[in-house]
Amino acid sequence: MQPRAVLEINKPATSSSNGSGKQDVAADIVAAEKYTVTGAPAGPSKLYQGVAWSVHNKLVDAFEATQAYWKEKDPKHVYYLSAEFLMGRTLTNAVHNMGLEGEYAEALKKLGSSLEEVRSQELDAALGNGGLGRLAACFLDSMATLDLPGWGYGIRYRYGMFRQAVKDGLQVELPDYWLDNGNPWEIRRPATQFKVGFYGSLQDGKWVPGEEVIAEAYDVPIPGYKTKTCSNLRLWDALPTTELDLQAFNAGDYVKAVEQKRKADEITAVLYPNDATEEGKELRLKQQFFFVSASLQDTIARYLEKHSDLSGLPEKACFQMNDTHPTIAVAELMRLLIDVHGLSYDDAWAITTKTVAYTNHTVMPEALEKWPVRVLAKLLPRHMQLIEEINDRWLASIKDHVAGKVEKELAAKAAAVAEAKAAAKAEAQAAAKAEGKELAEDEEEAAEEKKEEVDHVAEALKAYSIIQENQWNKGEMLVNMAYLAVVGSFAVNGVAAIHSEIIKTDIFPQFVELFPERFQNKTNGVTLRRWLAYCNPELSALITEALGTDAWVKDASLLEKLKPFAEDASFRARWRAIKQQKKAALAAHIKEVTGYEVSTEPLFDIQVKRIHEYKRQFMNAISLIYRYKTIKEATPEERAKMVPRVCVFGGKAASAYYMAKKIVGLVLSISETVNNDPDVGDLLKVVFLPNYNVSEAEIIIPGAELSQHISTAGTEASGTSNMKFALNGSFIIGTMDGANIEIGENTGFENLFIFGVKAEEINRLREERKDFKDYDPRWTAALDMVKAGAFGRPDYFDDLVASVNDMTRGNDWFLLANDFASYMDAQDEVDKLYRDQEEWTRRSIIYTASNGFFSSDRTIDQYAREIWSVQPTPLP
Ligand code: Z57
Repeated sequence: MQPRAVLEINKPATSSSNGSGKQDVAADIVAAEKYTVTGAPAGPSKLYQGVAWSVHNKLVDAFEATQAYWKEKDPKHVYYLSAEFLMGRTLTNAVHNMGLEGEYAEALKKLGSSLEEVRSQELDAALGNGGLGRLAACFLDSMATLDLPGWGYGIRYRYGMFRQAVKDGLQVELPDYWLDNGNPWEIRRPATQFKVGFYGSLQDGKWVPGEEVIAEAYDVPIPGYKTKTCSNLRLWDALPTTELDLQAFNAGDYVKAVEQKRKADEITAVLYPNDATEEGKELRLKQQFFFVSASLQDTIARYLEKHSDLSGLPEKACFQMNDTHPTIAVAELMRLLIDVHGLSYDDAWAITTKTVAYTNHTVMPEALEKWPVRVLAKLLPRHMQLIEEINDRWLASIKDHVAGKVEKELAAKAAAVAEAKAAAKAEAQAAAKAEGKELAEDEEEAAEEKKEEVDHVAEALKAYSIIQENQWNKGEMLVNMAYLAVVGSFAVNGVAAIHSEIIKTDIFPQFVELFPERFQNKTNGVTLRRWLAYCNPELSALITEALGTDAWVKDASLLEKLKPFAEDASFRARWRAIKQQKKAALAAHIKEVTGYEVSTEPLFDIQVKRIHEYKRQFMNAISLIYRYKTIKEATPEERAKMVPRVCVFGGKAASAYYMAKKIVGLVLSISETVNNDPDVGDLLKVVFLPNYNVSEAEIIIPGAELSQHISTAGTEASGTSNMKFALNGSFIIGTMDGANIEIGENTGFENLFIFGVKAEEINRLREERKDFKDYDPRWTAALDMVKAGAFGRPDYFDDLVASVNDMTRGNDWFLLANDFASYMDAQDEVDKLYRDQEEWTRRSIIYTASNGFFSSDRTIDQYAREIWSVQPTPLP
């Protein structure tokens, strides 16, 4: 394990940029190095710190100007509530967004360095798992760029996403010490503190918490691109209400005396490392409530500085809940309005349901949060009581509708009704007889009617209930957080067109039936600043030259104008040369971190994303085993015709995800076998790049020629790396899933390698798979190699192989066997097209030209207009 390199960081030095006139950036950097980064030995790390602290000061200036202006103007704000913000590095992004690259390039040259050299010293801020967290970060960039008043709100985890390393051919997890050298990108706000309570009981209807912590704010300035606007990401840290319990201290119990401090520390200690799977831990719920409560209290406090009456809150604030993680906001806003600010239930509900909106990011059942009533009632007794009341009122409000629906259904099932009636009548008669009397005719009828009403309506109402019985553990009641979010929100959206349809038909149909207008789609997007302009400056320069302007960085629709250049052979040659350059950079990186030397001639084929069975990295791996086998068996003539490939995998497996860890193990084993097999040479290299994160992605994506987005149809809500790859001129091989579909519509499906079954077929195929025998011979051959130990450790891979190949065990839930043949055929098409480099390049240009739609500026503009009603408010 690498030792922790700790620098001593003091308070930031004052900037020489204060005041007007020409600034001496080099002097700023030197002063920051001397007075802020004291103690550290001179070198690139210290220089980075100096540069960062000098940029920090400029950010603070911009931040204060923007926030003061917004405070004065008092426009409506959006508050993006998210348990995750996957920010990555800040230096280059901040320098470029603020238009300081010229000054800093010059200053660093004077100091014998460069921005490229110092930027690599920065540690990623990895306060997120994957897509959902990175989306939040892209959204902040776009909100600031579009001058939209709004903040992000989240948690200042002291340990972000774990660092992934490889040991003995397997993934190991190491802590992420991202704050060790201080954090130049945040401003601590000791004056902004709120109390957050947990546990305790209700006394005379009032909540008396059993435990309290203080939430303290840290602000992370978010500079927009080519605008003065500098927005805010406010992250909360937890402090004990009293550092030491003096009574316990005096009584000699030192450990108990610091108990409070330990409990507070625990709340913000670490990000849960699960992407799209839920871990029902009480501490996780504590984290969620902690940041939600602090954020709502903070917003209300600022609102009340300007307004006396909370009834106007919906005109000034909108809370966008990023997945169900912040959904306790519905109950907490109700509690604050009723218990703290004295509003009636009805008034509070009217405000809440005009202020809160919800984004769903998954349909995977294991990711949909359901908290046991027992856990909620213990940690948040008042909130559980409010959720019960919300649910009771909700069910009462729809009872007539449901009864009507039931009546209709029953009418259609007349025979069944008659039977039920007869049974009810018999029952009533028996009861009457037991009491020694006959049933009057009208009494008989009433009994029949009542039985019918009560049973069927109550049964039907269960589907609408926020509180439901656990189907796997009868008797345990659960709060369905997605249902709470839907009932409490004025807008609910999915993240790609297909996903927004699936949530309507499969996840929330009973709610759609009641308020169809609440459901929307907002197809995801990515910021073109980080994901094209800054990570691929060479390609960006060529685009700017061709279009005669760099306006495309802010207006992505202009990329369309690149299309004619695809027909120009000399432009194609330059495009291809840049792709080669980015491939060479990636090859150098592969050599540096894995030791493998790869040629830059082969097709660079990449799959980077969290490891999950539904994303089917295993299917990719099986296909590579077959490719390896084919190479081994080929004649020299056949080998000469093959298209060589460098196949790269990257991604973290959640630390407790058994199958995902085995998939990483298999890829590493294949890599070891294939790359060291002298028969193979440059025809195939398989690389697992450890610790895939934002900064790795910035190197990998520009070097890709083919990227894989091969989830089982209907499982990947959107995907966002597919957009980044497409914008960098990489082809997509993928399924009709998530945003792949819209990328296909924009790029032209003839330019994608689409394979596999469609979402509509999945349910049927899952039924049929019990008898699945139609294995492709390539599939069988490849899996037989794994079983025979061609990649070592056959026992270790047993369960993995069984999960897709043994219908008595894993059942191949994600239908790898079904899609394998068409996947292999699509891969053959890839090889065929790659042999025609002119055509390949032509289409690569078409990819970049066609996908401006996937700029997060477009996404955020839609959120602002169609959900938030927030107006651009640029500084004059
Ligand atoms: C996460 O990264 C996503 C969904 C979740 O429910 C959780 Br928890 C984490 C991802 C989806 O899997 C992607 O398909 C999607 O592109 C991304 O969220 C952003 O919407």
